[in-house]
Amino acid sequence: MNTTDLRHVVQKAVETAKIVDVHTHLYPPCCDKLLLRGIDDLLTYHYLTVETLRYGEIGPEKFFALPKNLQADIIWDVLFERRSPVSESCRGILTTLNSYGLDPTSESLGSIRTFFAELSLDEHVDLVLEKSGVKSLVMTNNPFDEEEEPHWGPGFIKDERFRTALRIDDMLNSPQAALKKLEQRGYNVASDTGGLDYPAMKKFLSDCADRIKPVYLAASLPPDFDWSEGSAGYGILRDVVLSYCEESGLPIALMIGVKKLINPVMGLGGDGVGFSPVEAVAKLCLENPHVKFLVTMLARENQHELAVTARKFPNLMVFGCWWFLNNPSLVEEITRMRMELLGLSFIPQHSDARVLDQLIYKWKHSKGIIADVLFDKYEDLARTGWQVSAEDIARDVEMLFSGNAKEQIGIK
Ligand code: RAT
Ligand code: ZN
Repeated sequence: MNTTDLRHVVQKAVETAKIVDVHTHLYPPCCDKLLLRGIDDLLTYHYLTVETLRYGEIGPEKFFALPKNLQADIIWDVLFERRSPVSESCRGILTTLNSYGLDPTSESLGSIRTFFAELSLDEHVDLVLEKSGVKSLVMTNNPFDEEEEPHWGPGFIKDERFRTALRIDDMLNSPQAALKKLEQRGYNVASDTGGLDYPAMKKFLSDCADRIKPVYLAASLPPDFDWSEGSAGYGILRDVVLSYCEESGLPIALMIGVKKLINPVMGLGGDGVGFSPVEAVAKLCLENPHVKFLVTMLARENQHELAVTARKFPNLMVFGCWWFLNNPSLVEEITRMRMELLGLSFIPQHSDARVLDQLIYKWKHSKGIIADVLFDKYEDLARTGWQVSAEDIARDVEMLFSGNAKEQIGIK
């Protein structure tokens, strides 16, 4: 294959690849209003609210007190009408609108709103999944979320495009409050000796799992999570969560490096990032060889050590360029480095979409970069005399966008 053909074949294979998106914040259509969608939800995504508030034209308290459509008007005005929308989150809006055939330079926000208002929920879901190439996606399902948990039941897991993940941050990061909630739900988690009753806590996990059939358990951890033997969070992680994972065969996904609410007034946009100890991940993988770990880290400075660690542990699957790393320059750097160290044994990206339509831009942008990196790697191979066929390329691309994920989380 000559260089032009190679580029074309790689681009086509990536463009048409079906995706298994291993981490999102979306919900199945049966949850109705919980599933965010359309232009006002796109504009008020927390990535964009903080960018707007940086310009200081309105204070956070006043801004967040406004109804969503007025917040969206302000964001549109500040970021798109009075400045060029050069940030990644802004570009994402434009890519998304463009894919619907909407031209925001000639159309008003009003007519864009009308376009979305005319889509039924089911039509909207089908359209986005088709446009983005997402075949199935994994949600974030928190048993302590009072809005979401009442939806749990057979209807919640009927649509196989929407897979569940049992999110247990509260049990690890604020064990006291979580334990209180478990007691209220009838789990006697305080043992007679004054310690914790781990079997009762495991029973809670297994009851949750029976209700939603998760493909993995998951937690986001701060950079200063206390990994020492005596800490409550670590004890629960090891003796409840990992023990349950080993018994059930479910993987654990750890998302490490978020400093929660460094500016509380910013709400979901108020979190920061910090450097975390990768040796803690290595220790977990070493001590729990039968547990599958899916790990993503938030700090750019953690990426190399994490990839090196994954070389040593077949039970460690690195995934995604998470949150503040999901920017083209960083996705490119990280993907290139991972491919050089890990070959094709990683999951290059997840969307983290909170709004349905974001699947379109998050995947379009990431796919473009992953295709470029892959093309460069095949070109390097060609220089050694190793030729890849179109079938080889299709096989590799399938692994990166769905195969590795399916294998990890055990879905077809
Ligand atoms: O990307 C995000 O929207 C973050 O706010 C978080 O949800 C993060 O991805 C998480 O899952 O904790
Ligand atoms: Zn997330």
